[in-house]
Amino acid sequence: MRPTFHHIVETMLGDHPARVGFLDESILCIHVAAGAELEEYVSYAVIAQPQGGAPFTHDAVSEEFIHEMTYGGTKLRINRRGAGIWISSGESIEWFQAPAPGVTKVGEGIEFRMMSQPADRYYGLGEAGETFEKSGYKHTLWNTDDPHHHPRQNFYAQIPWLVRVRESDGRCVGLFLDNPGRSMFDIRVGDELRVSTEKGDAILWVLMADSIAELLERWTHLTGRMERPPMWALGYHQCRWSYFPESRVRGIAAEFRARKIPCDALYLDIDYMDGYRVFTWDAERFPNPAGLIGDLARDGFRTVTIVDPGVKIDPEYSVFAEFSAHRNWFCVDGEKGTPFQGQVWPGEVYYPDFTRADVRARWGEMQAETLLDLGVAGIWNDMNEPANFDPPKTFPSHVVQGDFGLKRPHERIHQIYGHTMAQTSYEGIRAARPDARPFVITRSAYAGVQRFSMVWTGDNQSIWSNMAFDLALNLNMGLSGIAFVGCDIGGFTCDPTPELYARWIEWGVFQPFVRTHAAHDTPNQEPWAFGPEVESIARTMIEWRMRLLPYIYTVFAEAAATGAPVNRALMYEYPDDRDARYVADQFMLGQDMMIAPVLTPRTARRMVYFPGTAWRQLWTEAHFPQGWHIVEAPLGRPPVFFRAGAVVPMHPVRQHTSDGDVAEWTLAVFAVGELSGVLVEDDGATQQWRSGVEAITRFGGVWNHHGMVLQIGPREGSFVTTRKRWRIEMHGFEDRPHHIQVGGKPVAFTWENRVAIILVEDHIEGVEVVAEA
Ligand code: MIG
Repeated sequence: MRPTFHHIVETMLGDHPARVGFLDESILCIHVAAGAELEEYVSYAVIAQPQGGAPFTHDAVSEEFIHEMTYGGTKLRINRRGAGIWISSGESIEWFQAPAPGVTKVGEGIEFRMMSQPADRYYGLGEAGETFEKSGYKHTLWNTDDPHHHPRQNFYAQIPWLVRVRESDGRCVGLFLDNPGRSMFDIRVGDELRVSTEKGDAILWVLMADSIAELLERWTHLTGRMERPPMWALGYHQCRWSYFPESRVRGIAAEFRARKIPCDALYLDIDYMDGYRVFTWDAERFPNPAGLIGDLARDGFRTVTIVDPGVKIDPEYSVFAEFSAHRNWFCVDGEKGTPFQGQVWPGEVYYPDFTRADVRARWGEMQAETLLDLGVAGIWNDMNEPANFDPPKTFPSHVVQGDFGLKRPHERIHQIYGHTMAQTSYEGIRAARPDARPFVITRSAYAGVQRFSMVWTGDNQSIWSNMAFDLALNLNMGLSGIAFVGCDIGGFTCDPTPELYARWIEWGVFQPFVRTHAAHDTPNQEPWAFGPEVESIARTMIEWRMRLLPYIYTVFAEAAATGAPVNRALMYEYPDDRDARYVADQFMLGQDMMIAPVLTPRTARRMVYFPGTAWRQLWTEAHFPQGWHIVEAPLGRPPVFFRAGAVVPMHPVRQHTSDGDVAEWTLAVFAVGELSGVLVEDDGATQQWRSGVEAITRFGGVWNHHGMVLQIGPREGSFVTTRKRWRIEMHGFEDRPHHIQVGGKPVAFTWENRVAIILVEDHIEGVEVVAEA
């Protein structure tokens, strides 16, 4: 869209035409021309519209500051001749200081140079960079499909969004360079940050916030949030390149059920297609896809099919024929004026131009006719960097796309190919199933992709270092506005050792997205492929995933409402904690769970940092006070903790998320402190929650040396839950409590393994539980 603003001021920054726009008091945009005029600004990321309004002033104050603008409490000053920019609020808050020359032309692009403090910390950038915290490096953003990539190279989904956390006061500035070409973020020196485009105008959004949580709320206000996903998307998924023919797929499904390992989704990779022709089926391998998908669905498995962009050049093939009949439905080779030809799995292909609404609409219909109408539940977009086996491994610069009538060379819009493809898949599902919740998985992405799709981290390797790296990627994706992320469990290329697979699934089940996937030339990688010991670990961990789904779903609902990550870096939840700021080998799932994976071989214990408060260990009931502690972590017993004071809703284990109604739910309460928790429920499948068909239950109370008082609040919203009673587990009494009352009346309870347990009827009005120590 074309972003709009409350106020726009046209000016010059040095020799460069520039424009400043205010979206609100905390979000503004500085657009600087690389050429003689400002380019037209069309954004694939920004969706926010200006709302409300605050007083605006604009003065030429002095010779030095040619402009001083205030919008509400925010002040922006520009020194024209020297091209300096300052943004501040109040007397003392300096958000952005770019003393002259703050803006300069570098090559064919524009560079911003801002002051920074050596201790400032940087996060975000999507999948860019080896380290969790980003300072010390120059990051060049250019999405690529390089099968031999390493962490310092370009990845599939790099987001030109950088978070700066200021050391002195914890205030945060987010910088979004809305440039779908190549972007650079240079943080090599401590006192300066440089942000630049390789070519063309620089459009820099500056977002200001008092905390990282507030900043992400603003960032996802600007670029959108994910929607509540379907519940099945949060279960365990099994994938391989490729399960075929049909009998093998049925065999895998049968194994899951026979072995009682929960599973919600199976994936069909490229070999389901006829010669890799998108929107076709291989008639020998899959003679009756609707029959197969229907049988799988009856057994609780959703089917997800891969959809690649390249359309095989084959006049006999209807998708190709139809697209060819429309002018510019394929991306155009600007030199020849004909569709651009690349090479991917089907051989020679043309690539659809997903920036065009007519292409998106027709592609979406084809997706419905050949996949969704047969029962396919989700769409998996791959190869959308876009990948090309021919040099330069993507589109050459002379490829052009419709792009709202803008004809810019490919290198200027490279980053949005995957984004617009994910948009196409999403819109296609919305159109075909208006009341359903789309599930799209994409490899490439641009800022704002969370509106359409989750993002998986692509072809990782079955090696220990890649496992640790994936964890940090997840955290920075979360800090980039993309909450729904995950890596291929066990690693994609190479074969994991049994120990590596076990360690991977030990934390992998706490990711937002939980899928095992492996490449075509690797051994089997199902949870049972590594022998009985690893199978049992995998089952136990996937069972924990299933048990925790009410809690996890609530975290997703929060993420959908506020833009908070699902997997959170410790620094997100504990921004004032000095020890937490660089931790990237531990993470939080929501605010009540923390996971400290074992990321090295033959490791029986590890150092864990416990931020803020005390934490209780999942397996042992051991209690760790705030600080650094060594935690025993034998294989099969990963360090997983619940926050003291957390009230965590859980479910019994089911083999898949639609496996019958559940009458008895568990509420786990963890000593000590103020108690808090929340449960968001809805049908987990449709859009009806938007009109109030949801149920929200809040938990509160306190646990101290007298005992525990737990309030289960009244249920808000009109969703009718299947729950009949709560099994309340109280974790943390030293000894058997003296007595327990529910609604003022004494009740019987059990005392097992130092956990006190009662059963309480579920009341819509809520209830109070008192346990005396
Ligand atoms: O060039 O479809 O990242 O998950 O299995 C490889 C085959 C193409 C790359 C994806 C991977 C998928 C594979 N694809």
